Amino acid sequence: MSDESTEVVLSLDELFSLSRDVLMRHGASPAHADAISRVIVQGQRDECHSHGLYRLLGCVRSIRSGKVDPRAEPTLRDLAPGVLSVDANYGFSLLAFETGLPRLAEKARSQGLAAMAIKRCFHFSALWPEVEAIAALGLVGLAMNPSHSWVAPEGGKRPVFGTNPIAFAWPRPDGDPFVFDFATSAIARGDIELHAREGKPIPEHWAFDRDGAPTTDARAALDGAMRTFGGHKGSALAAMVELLAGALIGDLTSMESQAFDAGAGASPCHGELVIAIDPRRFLGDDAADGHARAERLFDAVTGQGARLPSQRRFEARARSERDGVRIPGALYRDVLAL
Ligand code: NDP
Ligand code: PYC
Repeated sequence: MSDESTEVVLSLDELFSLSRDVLMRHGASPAHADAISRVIVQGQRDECHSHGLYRLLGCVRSIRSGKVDPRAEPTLRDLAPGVLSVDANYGFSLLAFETGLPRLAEKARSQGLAAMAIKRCFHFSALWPEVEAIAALGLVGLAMNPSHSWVAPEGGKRPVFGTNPIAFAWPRPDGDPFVFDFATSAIARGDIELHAREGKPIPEHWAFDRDGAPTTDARAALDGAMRTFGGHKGSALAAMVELLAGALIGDLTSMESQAFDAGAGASPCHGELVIAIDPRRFLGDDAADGHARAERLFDAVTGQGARLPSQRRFEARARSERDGVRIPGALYRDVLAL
C-alpha cells in the first residue's frame, strides 16, 4: 500500500491500546507491552515519525525472528557505588531502563554522578524519552548506544559504525527540559526507511550505494553505507559511542551486533550506557545560580530567533495531547494486519 497521504486520527489512549494489543498478541508480557507502548505513543505524540508507531512493525518482526525474548525479566546488579547494570536477558531495552531508573537516580543523588549499563537488550527506540525521564527527577541525563554497522567512517565507504544516537537532557526549573537527541549518522536509518516506504528520494549527502557512489535512492542507501553527520566529527563521536556503550560495558559493538543478527532482520541487540548527574552535588547551595546561568544561555539562543532542540517536539506534544495523533493510512493498515 502506498497511500501514506490518507490519515487516521487516534487519541493517545487509543494508540496505547492498539500498540499493547498487538504486542500481547505476539507474546509480549504485560510489562514489556506497557513499557514499549508508552514509548511508541510518546514518539508518535511528539511527531518523531521514524520512532513512533512505525517501530511497532519492527518490534513484531523482531519477536517473529525468534531472537528476542518478549517475556524476559531484567536483572539489576550493583557494580560499584556509582555504577549499576541491568541485564535485559535478550528482551527489549525499555523495561530494563524502567527497572534500573530508580536505582540510577538514587545512586546519582548519593554519589553526584552514576552510570547504568543496560546489557543484552534489543533496542529500537529514540533516547529522548529516557533522558527526559531523568530530567523529570531533577537530574542531568546522558544516554547513548550502538546499533548495527550501517555507517561508513568519514573517508571510507564501508559500514563500520551504527547510527549511534547520543541524547542529553538538562532539567529546567520551569517548563520543559533542554533536550537533544540525534543519531551520529547524517540521519536516523528509520528516516531513510520511511523515505523508501514512501518512494521518496533522499538528499545526496546521507549515504553511498553499495558501489560507494553518493545516492538519492533510499533503497540503494539501505543496501549501501550511510554517512556520519559533520564529517570527521560525527565519525569520532560514533566511535566514542561504540567504545563507551559497547567495549566499556562489555557488550557488542555495531559490527558484532550485526553479526549476531545473522540476517534475521531483528532490532539491533547490544548495550546502552545511561548517565545521571545530580547538579546539587556539584553546586551545593549554588544550585539556583547554576540554573540561572543555564537560563541566560538559553535566552541568548532563543532571543535571536534560533530555537532550542526539542522545541518542535514539545509543540507537537501539545498539539497531539489536544487533537490526537495522525497516523498515515498505510501504516495504520499495516499495524491492524498484525
Ligand atoms: P534529527 O536530526 O531529526 O534531530 C536531532 C536533534 O536536533 C533533535 O533534538 C531536534 O529537535 C534537534 N533539531 C533539529 N533541527 C533543529 C534546529 N533547527 N534547531 C535546533 N535544534 C534542532 O534526529 P536524528 O535523525 O539524528 O535522530 C532521530 C531519532 O532517532 C533520535 O530520537 C534518536 O534517538 C533515534 N535513533 C535511535 C537509534 C537507536 O539505536 N535506538 C539509532 C539512531 C537514531 P526536534 O526533535 O525538536 O526537532
Ligand atoms: O533509526 O537508526 C535508526 C535506528 C536504529 C535502531 C533504532 N533506530
